[in-house]
Amino acid sequence: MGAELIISAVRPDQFPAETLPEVAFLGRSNVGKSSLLNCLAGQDGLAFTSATPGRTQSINFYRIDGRVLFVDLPGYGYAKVPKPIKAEWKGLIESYLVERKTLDMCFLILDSRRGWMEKDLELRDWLEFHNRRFTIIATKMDKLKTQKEKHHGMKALQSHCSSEFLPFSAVGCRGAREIWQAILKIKSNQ
Ligand SMILES: Nc1nc2c(ncn2[C@@H]2O[C@H](COP(=O)(O)OP(=O)(O)O)[C@@H](O)[C@H]2O)c(=O)[nH]1
Ligand SMILES: [Mg+2]
Repeated sequence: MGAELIISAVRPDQFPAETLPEVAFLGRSNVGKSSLLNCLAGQDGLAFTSATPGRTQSINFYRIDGRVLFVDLPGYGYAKVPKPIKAEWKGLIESYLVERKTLDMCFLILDSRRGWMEKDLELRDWLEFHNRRFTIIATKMDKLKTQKEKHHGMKALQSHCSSEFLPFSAVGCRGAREIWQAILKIKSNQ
């Protein structure tokens, strides 16, 4: 599989031409967006992952196999970012999510230990309001080790939302095949 970074856009005028279908990766800082993207692209280190939250400040566009773009967005909910910078990100992200014609699917990524947090719910409502199609992915499944943790995690994920979610872990890229199937399904439905 060929995967390459096209551009790290910090302004809307830097977004690439609207040609290929796009999948956007959304979620809180540090939830595992870039790790998921790397697994799906089959390329470790393609998207920059970090143990320090709030690192991705641009919208990064990756071309995968010449047929789909993966779009890594800055994470939300990171309190240490200065307000004016936050406002700028918000403008950038909103202009992408509202206006992008080739955006076909948003992956709303949740931490399976935490489930829905306030900012995730806000984003979900926002996506629904704007009629954006989204799929929920519960990542870091490997962190649910005991039966008790698994039970608690499932309950947290199932609250607030009746929609199904796709389980995933970047450890061994478990669940990547099912997520790819979901991507291919959107494309064949068009
Ligand atoms: N155990 C585990 N760690 C993960 C998983 N996904 C991401 N991480 C770790 O969580 C941190 C943040 O991941 P990253 O992909 O950079 O998150 P992003 O800020 O949402 O892009 C990194 O230290 C990753 O190694 C996962 O499925 N399991
Ligand atoms: Mg990232």
